Amino acid sequence: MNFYILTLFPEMVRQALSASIIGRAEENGFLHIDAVNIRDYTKDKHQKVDDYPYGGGAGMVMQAQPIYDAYHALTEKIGRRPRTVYLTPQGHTFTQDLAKEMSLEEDLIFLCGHYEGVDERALEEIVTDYVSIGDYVLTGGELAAMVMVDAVSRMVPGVLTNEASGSMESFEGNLLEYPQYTRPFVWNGKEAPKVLLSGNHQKIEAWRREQSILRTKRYRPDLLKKADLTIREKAVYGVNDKKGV
Ligand code: 6GU
Repeated sequence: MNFYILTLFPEMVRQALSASIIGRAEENGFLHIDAVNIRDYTKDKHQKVDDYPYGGGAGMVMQAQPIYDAYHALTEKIGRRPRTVYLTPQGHTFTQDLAKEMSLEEDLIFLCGHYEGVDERALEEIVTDYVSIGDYVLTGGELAAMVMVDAVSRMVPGVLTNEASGSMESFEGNLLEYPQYTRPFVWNGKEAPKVLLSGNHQKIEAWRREQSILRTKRYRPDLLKKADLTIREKAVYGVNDKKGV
């Protein structure tokens, strides 16, 4: 899968995405990540990419021309116009479901805004998806783009070495993940749960399932209402199915 990130800070993006699992996946050819510097496309003699907002107000606005030209050069190279995400607190909230859906794309373009925003006309020409990563405001779209590239990448086959771990975890079926333990058996006076050393896989699975449900009930009751629980589990853990009641 190919990620193209249009940004004024390509080094920030390259640096962060060259480490760890994502870096290894790129070396192994499962991903390709290309950070494009919007400033390379300015036609201003002082390399300027922003200007004062029409109508006044604080801050600067990124101009349409360098963004559009960077996008145009990129899509000419790719040979098509892929899904293009603008990172903005005004967008739809990013979720695991959207990460999964986007991992099916061959190419994805991200546009990172800075300053007070981007000239609306550039957005109208190129953006297909407006996405926010949560209800708080960042100084620019780069960190949000990196969050999305990470979350989408790990759903791409081959990126995670343990194939199972892409789906058997938090948010699958709207349940949080169960707690994990490793050696030593006693640490700081606390034992690991004995069932995990029992060798009885059915019992271990049942214990993990229960832990997932209890954690979700405690920390994310909003999720538990949407969780895939059996009728029996709903009765045992007191989950009310009826919407809005
Ligand atoms: Cl996608 N961009 C910015 N600038 N701030 C955000 C965000 C995105 N998501 C949450 N806050």
